[in-house]
Amino acid sequence: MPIDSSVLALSGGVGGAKLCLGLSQIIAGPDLKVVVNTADDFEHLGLPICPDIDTLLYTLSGRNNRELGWGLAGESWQAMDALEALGGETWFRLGDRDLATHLWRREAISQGRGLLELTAELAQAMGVAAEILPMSAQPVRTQVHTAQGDLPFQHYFVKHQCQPEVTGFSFSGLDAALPNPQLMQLLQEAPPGVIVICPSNPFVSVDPILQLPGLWPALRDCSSPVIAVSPIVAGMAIKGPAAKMMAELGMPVTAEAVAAHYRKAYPGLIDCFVIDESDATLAPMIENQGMTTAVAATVMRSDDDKRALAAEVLRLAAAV
Ligand code: FO1
Repeated sequence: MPIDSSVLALSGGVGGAKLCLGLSQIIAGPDLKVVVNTADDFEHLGLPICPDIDTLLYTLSGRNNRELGWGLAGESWQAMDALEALGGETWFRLGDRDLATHLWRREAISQGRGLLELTAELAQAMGVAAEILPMSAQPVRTQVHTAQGDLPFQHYFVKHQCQPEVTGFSFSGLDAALPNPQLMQLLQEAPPGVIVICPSNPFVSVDPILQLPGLWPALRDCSSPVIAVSPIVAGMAIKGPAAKMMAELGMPVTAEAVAAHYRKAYPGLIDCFVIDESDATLAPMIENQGMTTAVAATVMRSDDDKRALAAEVLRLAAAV
């Protein structure tokens, strides 16, 4: 049953979208607002690709491809096959149905519409009641520094399959970007009941959002409790390269190290750090860092798991 509260979630793609789906089953319509990382975005084959925004839109509208973890369910690949026959670039696979989203976005941008406005239109067209807020209207792009040189994010992630050894990250365009103005207005005028940092990759999904000029101090200084969920469970990332990145950056691959990363980069921001039941023994160490810690079932396999974790996060927020 929807509860009378409002939630602001900060999310990357797959892991964040799972928790947002659970939240969307408890929090009514636009009372759930999701700030989405756009630093994975890039232009490919002349089309603007926004992977995390589309993962949120597809997941919250029930259209997502659960096997792949990205793109649309029931996808076909005829356009990619035809492109391959022409000798075109097919390392980044755009499904036939998914292509419609990118073509629609290309057309909207060429008519002068901005990312914030057109994302709201896409959400409405797909029947997504939650508000999907791209983190910024300005382009921010993750560069992955690797032993083989710098790579744009999708080249690192898809073309090179996350194989190059990571030495660091930078976010081009960050200094000139402004946080989504709707988000800043919300924080000033109507702070949400809780701010949730989803179990997304801390380095390439959450950091680009929090490092937008002025954003994390505004999140810290508003009255809302901030709850972060660890994406690292029992020394592994549920999905994606977060664990491999941590090891290559010389960090222990633990939820405790994620907590330490957030505490050092954003002191005083997080009011409660949620770790998985299998990591319960780490709780006293994280508490010793000065971060209130809660233990919950954070691995979201089924829709029931997603709803249960969402409910637990809301319960923790009420207790903070
Ligand atoms: N991920 C892949 O591993 N291979 C792909 O070919 C691929 C295509 C793709 C197309 C559209 C889209 O929105 C996402 C796509 N992804 C693909 C996922 C995406 O690159 C990553 O999951 C995110 O950027 C990481 O959050």
